[in-house]
Amino acid sequence: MQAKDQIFAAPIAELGDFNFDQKVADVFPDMIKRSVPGYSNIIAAIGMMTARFAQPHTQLYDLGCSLGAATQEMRRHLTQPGCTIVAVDNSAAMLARAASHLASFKSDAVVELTQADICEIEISNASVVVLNFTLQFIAPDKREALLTRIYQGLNKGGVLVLSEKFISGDDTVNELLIDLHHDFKRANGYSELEVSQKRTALENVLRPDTPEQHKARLAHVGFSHVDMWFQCFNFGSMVAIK
Ligand code: GEK
Repeated sequence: MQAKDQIFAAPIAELGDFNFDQKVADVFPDMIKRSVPGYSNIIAAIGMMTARFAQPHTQLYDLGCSLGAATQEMRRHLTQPGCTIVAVDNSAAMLARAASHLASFKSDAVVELTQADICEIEISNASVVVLNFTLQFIAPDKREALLTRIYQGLNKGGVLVLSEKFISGDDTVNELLIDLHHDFKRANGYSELEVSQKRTALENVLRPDTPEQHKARLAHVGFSHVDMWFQCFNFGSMVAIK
């Protein structure tokens, strides 16, 4: 059975910034499913995109892979020969769990698990790059450089799947989407205290952009085909094709 996320269930006197430590890794599958609307649909679609966009003898990247949910789905749908899936995270606790999670499935696809900062790694000969709820944790002034390296590392016809929490440029709609997200969390069993403590812990760590900012940045780094393919409240996923 999956361990239940109760990290913010009791009052915490001094709420530090949220970080991806052992405590979070232990409850991560439960946390992300109960907190991110559309998460399972997006993971499934990453598999479908992999089936369409993977090119033979290329690399596929899962950047900020956590426990490897997207990696596993990519691996399941990969039919092209000679590919390697490079799964990267800078949290040792996440990677240790990703290794045992991925080992529990049978597959011939090669997966390289790498502990590194995704802003530092080399990206080359790529056909599929996944940033599934990871760019939002990268410092805003480093986002464009990372996307530039992704664009440069992608082969022609390659795809970037970029899933993020968004803000709306319209204040009224923004408030509505945030409220709907909190309703979604309550419906999934989180208490008022859990919702509000998590919100505070994430404030300095997760800095969302508007969909328009994302689209403009993706176009600016060179992508010629960019659009949102999924949105539920203030969470969604974009596709950018080189
Ligand atoms: C999924 N994609 O299940 N370098 C490497 N990893 C990082 C960095 C960085 N600079 N910053 C944050 N991370 C996953 C979910 S979670 C999303 C991704 C969430 C890692 C961090 O350690 C964490 O594992 C992941 O990015 C973000 O499809 O928790 O909302």
